[in-house]
Amino acid sequence: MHKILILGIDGYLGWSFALYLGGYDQYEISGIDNYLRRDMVAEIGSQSAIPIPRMTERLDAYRSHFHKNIHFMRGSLTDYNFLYNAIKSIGPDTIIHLAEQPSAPYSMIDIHHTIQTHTNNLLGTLNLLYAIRDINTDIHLIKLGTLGEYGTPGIDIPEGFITVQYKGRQAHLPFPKSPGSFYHLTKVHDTHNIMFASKIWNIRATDIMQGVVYGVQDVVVPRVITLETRFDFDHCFGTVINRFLAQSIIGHSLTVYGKGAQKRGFLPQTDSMKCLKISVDNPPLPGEYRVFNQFDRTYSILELATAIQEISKEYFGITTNIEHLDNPRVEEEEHYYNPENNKLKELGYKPSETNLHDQIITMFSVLLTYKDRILAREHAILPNIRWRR
Ligand code: USQ
Repeated sequence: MHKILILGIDGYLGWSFALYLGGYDQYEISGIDNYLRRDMVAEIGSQSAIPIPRMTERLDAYRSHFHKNIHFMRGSLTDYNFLYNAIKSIGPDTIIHLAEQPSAPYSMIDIHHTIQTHTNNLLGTLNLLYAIRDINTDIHLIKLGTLGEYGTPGIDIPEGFITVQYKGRQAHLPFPKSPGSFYHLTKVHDTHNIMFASKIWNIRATDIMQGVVYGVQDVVVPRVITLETRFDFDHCFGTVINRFLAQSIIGHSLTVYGKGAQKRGFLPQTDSMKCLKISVDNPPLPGEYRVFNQFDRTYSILELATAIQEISKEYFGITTNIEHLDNPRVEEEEHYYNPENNKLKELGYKPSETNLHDQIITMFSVLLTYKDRILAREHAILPNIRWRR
C-alpha cells in the first residue's frame, strides 16, 4: 500500500484529491486539517455555494461510498509537536501539502492578515520540512506553489529554472520570481525554503507551480451531496471562472478587473487531480528538487468573461453584462504570457478532452441548484480589498 497524507484535506483541492484517490485500491489515505478555510470564508461573510457537511459526515460518506477509511487528524501545521507526532504515527510515503492560505486578496486586507498568511504558510512549510528531516527523508513532499510566483516577466516562463549566460559564463539558475501579492510571496519564500532543505537534507520534493483552478469535482457521478467539495465565489476565495459563473447565475454583472487583457494559466479541477496523482506515482530521486508548471491553457480574463456571457445566453437563457471595475489589484493588464508545461506531459499527463465550453456548461448545471445560496451572499461578490490605499 502507498500511504498518502493530504495536508489541507478539508479544502477545495484537498477533499477533491481524497475523492479522486478513493477510486484506486493502491492508496491508503490520511488527512490533516484545522478548518481554517471554513473560518476565513465565514470571517469575510461568505459561504461555499455548494453546502459542505462537517468532517465527521464527510468521512462517513466516504466510507459508505468507497468502502475504505480516511485516517483524519485535526490540527495545525504551525504546531510542530502535533505535526511531528502525526507524521510519525502515519508513516506516509508521500505528503501532499495543500494546507496554505490560498487567497491573494485575503493576504492584502491589512497587516494582520498579511502576518497571518505568512505565519500560516511559511511556518507550516518549515515545520513540515523539519518533520520530514527528523522522521524520514525518503518521504516525497509534493508542495502546492503557484504560477503566480513568476509573475508576468514578459518572456517565456520555463519550469523552475533557466539557463543564463552572463559575461562569458553560463549557469542553470532558479527563474526570477516577481509575485503580485503577499500571498504569492509566501509561495516564493516556501520555494526557497524547500529548495534549500532539499539540498542540505536530501529531501525529495516536487514544487508545483499551479495556475488558477476552476470547476466542480466530478469524481462521484451521480453526485452525492455529502461528498461534494466546496465552491467559493466571494471576492476573496472565489477564483475568477468560478466567480463569473456564480455571478451570471444570479444576474450580477461579470466583474472584470481593469482592462481584462491580463492573462493567467487555467486548469479544471479534474486535471489538477490527474496531475497530482502523476506526481505521486513518479517521485523524484532522493535529494532531487523539481518544479512542474501545472495548467492546461492560458486565457485573458476578458476572453473568459465573454465565453461565460455567451454560454449563459445560449444554453441557459440568462443575459449577463460585463463590467470593467477599477482594478483593486496592482497588476499588469496587458502583457506577454507564455509559461511552459512539458514535464507533466512527459510523464503521461493528457489534459481533459472536454473543452472549456463544455466544462462551463456542466458547472452551470450543477451551480444552478445552489442559486439561493449564492444570492444569500451576494454582498460578498464585489471586491473591497485594494492593493493600494
Ligand atoms: N479577476 C478579475 N475579476 C474577478 C476576480 C479576478 O478580473 O472577479 C482577475 C484578477 O485581477 C487576476 C485574475 O483574474 O488578474 C486571477 O485572479 P483569481 O482571483 O482568479 O486568482 P489569483 O488571485 O491569481 O489566485 C488564484 C488562487 C491562488 C493560486 C493562483 C494561481 O486563489 O491560490 O495560487 O490562482 S496564479 O493566478 O497562477 O498565481
